[in-house]
Amino acid sequence: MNLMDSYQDIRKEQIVQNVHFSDDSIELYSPRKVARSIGVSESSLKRWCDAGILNATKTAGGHRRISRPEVISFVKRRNLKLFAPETLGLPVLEDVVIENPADALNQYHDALLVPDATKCSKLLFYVFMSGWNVAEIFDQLVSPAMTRIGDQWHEGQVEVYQERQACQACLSAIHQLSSLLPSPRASAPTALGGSIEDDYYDVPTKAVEATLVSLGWRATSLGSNLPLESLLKSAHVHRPTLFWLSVSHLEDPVRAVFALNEFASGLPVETTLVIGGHAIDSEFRSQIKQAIFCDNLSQLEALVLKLYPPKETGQTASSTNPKPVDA
Ligand code: B12
Repeated sequence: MNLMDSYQDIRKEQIVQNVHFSDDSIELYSPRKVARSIGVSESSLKRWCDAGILNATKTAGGHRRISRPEVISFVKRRNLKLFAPETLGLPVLEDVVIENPADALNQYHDALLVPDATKCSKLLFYVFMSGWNVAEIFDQLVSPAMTRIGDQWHEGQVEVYQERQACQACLSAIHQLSSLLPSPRASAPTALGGSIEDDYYDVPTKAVEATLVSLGWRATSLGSNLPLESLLKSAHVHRPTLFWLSVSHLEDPVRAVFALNEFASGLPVETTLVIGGHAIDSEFRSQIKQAIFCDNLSQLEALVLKLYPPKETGQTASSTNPKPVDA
């Protein structure tokens, strides 16, 4: 082997190792590539497309094309394995070894502190492909890891700058996780939300967005530190089925009770208000009318599935704002 060959081998290896989530979640893949990624024959794959088991679109020339989120959803639904994720621009997971959920938490926490955004994304990708749903990922991995970092900051073991970097790595990993989720259907119910004025927390509201998207909703987080008046205007412009508020910090709890009640009563009648976040305790909850409270995202998932069962969650073209069934 000459020097050039070995250089090219090293480059190839580097490219494979550096394969991160390429930004081509909306790119469509040929049956050949998808078949290679799952380790099945191209003819089986084409058969699944034609039987409607795997959603494919057709090009003007009649060739089948499949989106990356559709492949992932198919692999998860059928308990298959992604043998060659790099074929779809996804990271290779061979170097990820997770013994159990506690190990996943330790590794995610450590990667946040480095910070190693690529490792964070890979870990979320790994657990997602292992069968965790998005709400579980936030409740059992992201939130506890961030809580641990908060406690370490409180005890002086972690610097403020490390906490900030951890947030950035976490947001980047959530973004990558979201790119694995299928785009909502045109008729999907809509949700909007964010965090209120003086609350600078970005991660929880992004987590709510990703959870609702994973349930087939068209969900948009408007961001953090938003005046309630502005959030109310957005609700009247977009008239979402659900509006969420993530409350991690209350600057003035007494004023907030008044402001949140005013906000709740000012929402469009068809909009359900859901509030979560660790700054809301039971006493505070009891003073807010016309809102549903959740402790975590698994509760939100259960609530949404109960109020808006999948058949009604935008699966039909006519219902952009499904009526809730009785809770
Ligand atoms: C990161 C962080 C920050 C960052 C956030 C940066 C950013 N860009 O997002 C910044 C720098 C803003 C910050 C500032 C402060 N922080 Co801080 N922060 C944290 C930390 C470490 C992580 C929060 C996080 O992102 N968690 C990840 C999310 C996914 O998890 P989660 O919040 O637990 O959310 C879960 C549930 O609550 C629920 N949920 C949340 N929202 C919603 C919404 C809906 C609709 C639903 C259904 C569910 C839901 O689902 C989630 C998943 O399970 C926490 C630690 C902790 N215990 O939470 C401290 C923590 C909350 N901070 C704390 C403090 C003291 C502060 C400051 C007051 C410090 C200061 N003196 O300035 C300020 C206040 C800032 C403000 N005005 O907003 C304390 C609060 C103590 C207390 N009980 O009052 C904590 C607990 C740290 C600690 N151990 O002391 N902080």
